[in-house]
Amino acid sequence: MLEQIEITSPFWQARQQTIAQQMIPYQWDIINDLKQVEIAVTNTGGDSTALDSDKSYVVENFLIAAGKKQGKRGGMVFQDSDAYKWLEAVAYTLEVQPNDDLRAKADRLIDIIAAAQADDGYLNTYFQVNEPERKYQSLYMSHELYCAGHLIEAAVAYTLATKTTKFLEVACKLADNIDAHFGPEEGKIHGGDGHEEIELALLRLYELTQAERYLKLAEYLLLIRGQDPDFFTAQQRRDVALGRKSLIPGLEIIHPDFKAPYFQSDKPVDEQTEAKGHAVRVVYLCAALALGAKLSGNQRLLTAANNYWRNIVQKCLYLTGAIGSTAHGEAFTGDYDLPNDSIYGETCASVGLIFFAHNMLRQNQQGACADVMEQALYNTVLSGMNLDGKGFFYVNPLEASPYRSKVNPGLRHVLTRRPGWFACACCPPNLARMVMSLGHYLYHEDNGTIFSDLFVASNATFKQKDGSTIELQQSTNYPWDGTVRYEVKQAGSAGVKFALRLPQWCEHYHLSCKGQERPAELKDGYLYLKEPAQTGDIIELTLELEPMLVEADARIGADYGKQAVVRGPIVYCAEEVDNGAQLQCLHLGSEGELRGHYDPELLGGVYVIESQGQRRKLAEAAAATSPATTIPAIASPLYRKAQPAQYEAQSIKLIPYYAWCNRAEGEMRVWLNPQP
Ligand code: FUB
Ligand code: ZN
Repeated sequence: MLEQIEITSPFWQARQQTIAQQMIPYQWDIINDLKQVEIAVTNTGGDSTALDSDKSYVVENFLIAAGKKQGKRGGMVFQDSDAYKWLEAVAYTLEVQPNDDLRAKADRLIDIIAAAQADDGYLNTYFQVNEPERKYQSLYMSHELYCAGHLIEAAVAYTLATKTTKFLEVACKLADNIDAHFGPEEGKIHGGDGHEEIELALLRLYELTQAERYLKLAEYLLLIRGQDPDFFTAQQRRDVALGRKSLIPGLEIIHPDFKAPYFQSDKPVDEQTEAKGHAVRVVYLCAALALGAKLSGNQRLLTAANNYWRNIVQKCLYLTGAIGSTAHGEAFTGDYDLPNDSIYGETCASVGLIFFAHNMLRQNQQGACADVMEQALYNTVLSGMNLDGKGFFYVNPLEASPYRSKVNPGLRHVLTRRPGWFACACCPPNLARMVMSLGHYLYHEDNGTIFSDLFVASNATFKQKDGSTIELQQSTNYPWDGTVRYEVKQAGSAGVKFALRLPQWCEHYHLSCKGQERPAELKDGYLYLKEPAQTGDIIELTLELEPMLVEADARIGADYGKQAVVRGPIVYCAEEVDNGAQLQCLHLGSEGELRGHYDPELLGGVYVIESQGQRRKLAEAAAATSPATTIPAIASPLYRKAQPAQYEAQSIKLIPYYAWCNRAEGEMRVWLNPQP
């Protein structure tokens, strides 16, 4: 079992420092309304003008629910979850480094949350303050179990980090309240929450407490989903009949986006074969299915997880690890429909995809799962934040134009500046908890073998079943450099059974130990060392890391005929600030002409790639430089008889996608035209 991990990677240390020292204090000020920031409202797909952008209300809502303050409970129905995700991020931060100030703030917040909890364990500020008579009756959109799930996840992380139990007691009391209300028994509710999250949280609570009732309840909530496809829609109709108001401002209760597939409830989960509906909901469900399958051995959960995995990864995944093709319902659309400009690609959805991939990996040992984890992490998740930690993307496009986002209502959700906060602020604290918990994703263990899943310089200590300790020091300058060195500081009594991931993008690699080739068997994306590693071994894996041109499956219409540049896990993009406007006119050069270098001064230090490409001249420019006789008559200013294009040479500068939008606002594109 992983006992301790210290990240030493300069790349990740820089990000964790930014989050610990800038982002988390900044978010604290926001959730306590100590700071005035412009709160962006253009993100959830509905009538965003109905969202409340005055302030965040997050902590104030708990004070009101606890009777410690008078006032109006504000914000989204799931506003409590922002506090919980913030606390979870703090828990992982405390694992990375002690921080008395943050710890004191977190303890204070936990006291306030505990004070708001009802005697029977129920906890949700919206329903306690605004509509107590509606508790557990509008599950399609109430987010009661979603918020509870975030509380539970935060409490589990906080307990592990601080070895205190106050928060855990709140979590168990809340979980027990849910257990008392939901389940197969007569008189209980035979359904779950419209937004999955509680399932994963209960599994984590079970892992910590070993209390079987949490595993059983998680299994129940996973398998009841879709048994009655009308479960959520019947509640919607009842709320309308009772004249209740919509829980999401600006969206009607019965709305075309909110039918059974939106909630993944049109069929039982193991009969679902396609990712449908709200993307974050889908991946939170999937993360729980995969972990539930591992913890319970339930084959139905495994079938569902495998079906979802196949569909998402083979047919619905963007190159950047983004998911969710439309703002309507923040949802998946259908196979191969992956528009680059009107995409949703919510940061939370890629965080959830990492949870899913990680839990799949823990039960199937397939390197492809770690590849997806890495793809989402280095691209969409990191693109969710400004380099200074104080601006956030909710939507992560692969193609953006400030002008088009302004004039086209269908693109209004695609921002070209990261706002300081959102009225619906699910993404910023989600990103914080993800990056601060990175240490948990570097290795996993199965059947006595340690798997190296992510290449991140670090020192890791594992406790073996026989009580012995394994210490591994990983040194690498990944993602900029492909050499990864593992020094076995201490091997267990029998040595370390070790498997190293060989990413799918890697065409050539070399594995050695102290200058000698190290025999290994390649299976399912991992190199399994033939002999256990011993104390003092230095195992070196060299992955060839060259810039590469990639193309998409021809069924993805949006990318047809285009190419993108990647280097290892990093996807590149062109920005207007480097390449001028009208990026659609750029044509990349050949793969052999791609040149790269590390620029320590640019964007916090990035590997830049230059392509000796060309820019197609616009018609006017072509007309101005060519003899009039060679230009056919222009029938209209926009369209003309097709003719040979004219180009001028242009060196195209590409930067890592995650770093876009940290300089001047402007156009950005991942997919570009190939060499003409
Ligand atoms: O509904 C809660 C969260 O808000 C979802 O996960 C996000 O997609 C956003 O709608
Ligand atoms: Zn989000």
